[in-house]
Amino acid sequence: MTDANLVPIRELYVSPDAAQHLKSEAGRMPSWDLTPRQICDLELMMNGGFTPLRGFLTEADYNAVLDDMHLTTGALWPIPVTLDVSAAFAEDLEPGTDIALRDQEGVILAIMSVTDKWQPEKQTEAQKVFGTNDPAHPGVHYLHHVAGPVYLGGPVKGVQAPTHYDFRGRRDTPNELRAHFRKMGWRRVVAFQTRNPLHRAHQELTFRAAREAQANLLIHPVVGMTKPGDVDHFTRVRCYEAVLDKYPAATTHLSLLNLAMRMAGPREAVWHGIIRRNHGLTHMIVGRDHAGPGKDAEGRDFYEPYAAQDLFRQHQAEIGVEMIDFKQMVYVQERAQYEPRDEVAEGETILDISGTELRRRLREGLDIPEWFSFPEVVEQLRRTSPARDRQGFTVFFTGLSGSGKSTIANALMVKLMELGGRPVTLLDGDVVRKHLSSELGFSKEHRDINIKRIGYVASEITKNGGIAICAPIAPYEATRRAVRDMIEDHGAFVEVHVATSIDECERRDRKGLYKLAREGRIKEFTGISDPYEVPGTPELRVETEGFDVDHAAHQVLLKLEAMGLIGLQ
Ligand code: PPS
Repeated sequence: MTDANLVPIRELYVSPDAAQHLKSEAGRMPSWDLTPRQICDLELMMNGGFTPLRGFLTEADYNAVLDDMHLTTGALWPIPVTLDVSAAFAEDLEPGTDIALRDQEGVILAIMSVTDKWQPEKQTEAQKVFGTNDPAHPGVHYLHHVAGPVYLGGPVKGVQAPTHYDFRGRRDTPNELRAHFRKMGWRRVVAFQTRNPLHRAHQELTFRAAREAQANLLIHPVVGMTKPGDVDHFTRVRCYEAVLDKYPAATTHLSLLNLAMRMAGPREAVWHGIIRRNHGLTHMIVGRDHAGPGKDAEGRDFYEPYAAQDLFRQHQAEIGVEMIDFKQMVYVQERAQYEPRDEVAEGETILDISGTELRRRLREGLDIPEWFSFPEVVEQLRRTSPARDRQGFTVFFTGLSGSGKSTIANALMVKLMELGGRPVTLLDGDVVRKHLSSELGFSKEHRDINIKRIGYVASEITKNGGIAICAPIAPYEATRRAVRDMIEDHGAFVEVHVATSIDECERRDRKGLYKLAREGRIKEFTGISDPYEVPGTPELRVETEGFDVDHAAHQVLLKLEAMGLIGLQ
């Protein structure tokens, strides 16, 4: 380890007195409420994790980073860390102004002296940083659809670090880690960067890396922002903690890194190296497809599997951290152990479980073998992803007024309560309009608001393991789609079209509304003077003409069983 890694790194925080003064000044400054990603960036900037950055990139630095991965000072820096803001906020802001940067509760974290304001060419940025403009790339998607249109650059004065209420004892600033290594006498330390739970392959890889580098090991998972769809960091940290005792205690440390990843593959690997150097590491593991964003629209990897290793190797001296490169580790059945893929002999059997396959097994409650993971890790994952028949879900009935939605929904609710196991909530059209949407009418705009409210409540119920049964008319396909998207993040969405014809509904006219609608005394009445878009591909379509309610509710139950959501015996 060089001496540079032993000494404290420079932070951007001002003294407590100066912070107090800045806070009182801040009342007169324009204020920007930071996005979750900007909070991550700012934290690492302020605590020295992003050294040599001393603020958000200026336009000249931004261009230099895009063009050749260096700042104008000549220092290596591969990722544009910029403060993206809305056009409205940027409009009246002149360079030379100080702005207060606040967290989402309004707490002032830093003061930024804005020196630059510009509108980036996002197509160019995506191409240079990510090598693509394909929206299937999460970094590209964020740039085009989440990030604001105007960038601000300028130095930052740190007032206070963002507050974390979770896993406080496991979070270390670069200086805290450096102090820990100093105290422990660790002169060579290899970092393992990860955004996934630790399975056996990872443990083998980290053991080998530490041996190869003759170094201690830092498990350094990212808990800021990772790839959408990843296992949440709460579950992951419980997984890491569950296997920590499989590592020799005196040689390994676990520390959480509040980084917002960009999934930029090769450039990101270089960035990870710089961040690890700042945290006092001497080595870093770079494996196959490091910080890879998954597949593109055609199902191909965005980057060559070892492109990240190649770029890291080229810049290793400037990064100041030595790479421990690894081929993909695979389980060789005959040897009953993990080996790098290129060391597997011909004729030997490789066993592997992909991320998609693992998720399927968790979802369906299937076996996850011990050669793949540790029982403790599997237990944690199962707690977060219970088998389908223990997850929450939503049954969403849609159909004309008087089609029989509410009646079937009520019957279904009772049958599900009879089965037991999960709480059941019925969000009937009329009931919702009374309790949630009493101020709304029946214009397209109001119907959409109504349905989205129902969708939000159903998604919360689903997330928390309950069954939500919704029974609104929900006449618009796009709105039903939006509700589906909201819910499918948390559990299954089962759309049931109650396909009673308008003639039959009008013949029944149970509430006398069709008559009033025909007479023009109720306006915008669905099916009479307002549209109903018939669902194209619902999970189930039930006919009610000539069938009783029991039959319809039973059909839904059978569908739920076929989808693995309930067990009927
Ligand atoms: S929507 O379109 O999904 O927001 O409608 P919803 O919340 O399900 O409300 C439908 C119930 O409101 C009564 N009602 C009307 N329906 C349709 N169009 C108009 N203009 C209208 N005015 C009042 C009607 O009783 C619906 O109840 P259901 O249970 O569907 O018969």
